[in-house]
Amino acid sequence: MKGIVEVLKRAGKVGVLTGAGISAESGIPTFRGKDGLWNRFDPTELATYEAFLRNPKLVWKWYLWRMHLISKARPNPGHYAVAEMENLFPGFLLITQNVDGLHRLAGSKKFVELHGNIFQGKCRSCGRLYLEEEFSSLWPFSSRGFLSSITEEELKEKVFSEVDKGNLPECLTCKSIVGPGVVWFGESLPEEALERAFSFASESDVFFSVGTSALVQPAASIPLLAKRSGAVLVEVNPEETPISPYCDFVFRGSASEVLPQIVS
Ligand code: BJW
Ligand code: ZN
Repeated sequence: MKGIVEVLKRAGKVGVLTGAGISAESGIPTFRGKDGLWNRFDPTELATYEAFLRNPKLVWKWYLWRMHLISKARPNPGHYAVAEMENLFPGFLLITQNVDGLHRLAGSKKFVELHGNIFQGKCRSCGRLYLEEEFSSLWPFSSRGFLSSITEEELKEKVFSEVDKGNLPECLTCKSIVGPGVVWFGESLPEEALERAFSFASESDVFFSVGTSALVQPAASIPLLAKRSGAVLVEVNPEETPISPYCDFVFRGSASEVLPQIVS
């Protein structure tokens, strides 16, 4: 811990890449690993555009179930520590793969969401993006406030039955069914967010990889780009990942324990 604290005292630009692990202690399941979503659900049936075209009702019910879970979750000390980092360094960027919005709720302002946001809507036919507020007016079932006010039974009995009847969000521009505002497998990442992420990583003095399995591209290549460009690379993860061998500091612990110690 002492070593990284000394390095950070001299750091001008600090970048942080986060993944599902940072939200695990807020009660949001990760994707991989023993209790991961991809252990229980098939990503090719739920997280691709082809799956959505085949069965939009099934895909929407799965996303509404996750949105309901996320709507009830609160940021944990890991999210708050990342938000605090923004005030500690002259240059800072948080690059998150998470779609849950918990970094913003914790107070982070300088961030990019590489895989989108689960409370937004995206029409894949015409490309129109609906920000959270606009999307919840278009389709009130997607509203964070509404979802957080109902139980799982109510979600299944009232909301899923409406979805089964065909109550799905219709694009105001092209009348296609709008999907969740996330990035599915095979889809491009938001260009501006990705460019900011690559550019900041290549100029960072210190770069953190927190709570990500570092298996999904192109996000997984960002810490390695930072390292190649001269950054000190730090990993916070209870498990080893493919980038572990390239890290200068490795903390094998949970983000909510390790990060508050680093910023204190
Ligand atoms: C803790 C903790 C605690 C636990 N504290 N830590 C072959 C080779 C290379 C690439 C490809 C390939 N075949 C296909 C591809 C491309 C593909 C890809 O990378 N696939 C690999 C899986 C093989 N990538 C894409 O398709 C991307 N697009 C793209 O490449 O476009 C160009 C293109 C276009 C056309 C054709 C081909 C390419 C898009 C990727 C989109 C990913 N989408 C998802 C779903 C988002 C929507 C939703 O939420 O439903 O994003 S998948 C899922 O994985 C989600 C995550 O953001 C992403 C990363 O997962 P993450 O965050 O790392 O979570 P986990 O669960 O994997 O890991 C959690 C970690 O936390 C673990 O390490 C734990 O140990 C740790 N942990 N508790 C700290 N308390
Ligand atoms: Zn449209």
